[in-house]
Amino acid sequence: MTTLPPDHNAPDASTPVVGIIMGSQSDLRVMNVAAEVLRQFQVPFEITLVSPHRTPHRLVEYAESARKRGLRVVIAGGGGAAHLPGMVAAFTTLPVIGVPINAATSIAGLDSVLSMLQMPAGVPVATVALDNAANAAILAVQMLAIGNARLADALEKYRAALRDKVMRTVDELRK
Ligand code: RP5
Repeated sequence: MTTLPPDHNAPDASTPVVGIIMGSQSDLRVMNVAAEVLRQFQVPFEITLVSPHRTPHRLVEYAESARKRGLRVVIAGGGGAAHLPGMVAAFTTLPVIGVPINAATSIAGLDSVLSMLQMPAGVPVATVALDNAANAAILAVQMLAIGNARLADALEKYRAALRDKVMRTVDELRK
């Protein structure tokens, strides 16, 4: 019979376990939502800019040191030619969650969605919906909750709150 692994990634200290990165300061408005969600779940995170085109060496350094520094998941946001998540995924085996950002390009974010979705076999980026940094954070929490009972419980409560919200409206519509 197999046993559950120990709670090895319990975010009990202040060491960040999630890295939130983005290509530009213009992405902050969207990516700050991921930070808010992680704060709600009391998951320690770091948030910074890493531009694949303007600071390419910083990208390599960030991705190559991520696991050693204690990160367990990376959330990477970018707009336009959004190479950040894919290139970070190339330099680390940590799971990378991509947030395509509608950077007000003429093709309304489709460019960034495709940049993240169309990864070659073997180097995946888990891509969420356009501008949906909240879902990226929830997915990161779900990954961490695999080995963390407190987070698993918090996710159950979060889902219950979502259900309750729907059911309140269902009840109101019945009236
Ligand atoms: C990408 O280019 C960034 O992620 C951003 O979404 C987009 C536009 O960047 P800025 O020109 O606004 O700095 O690299």
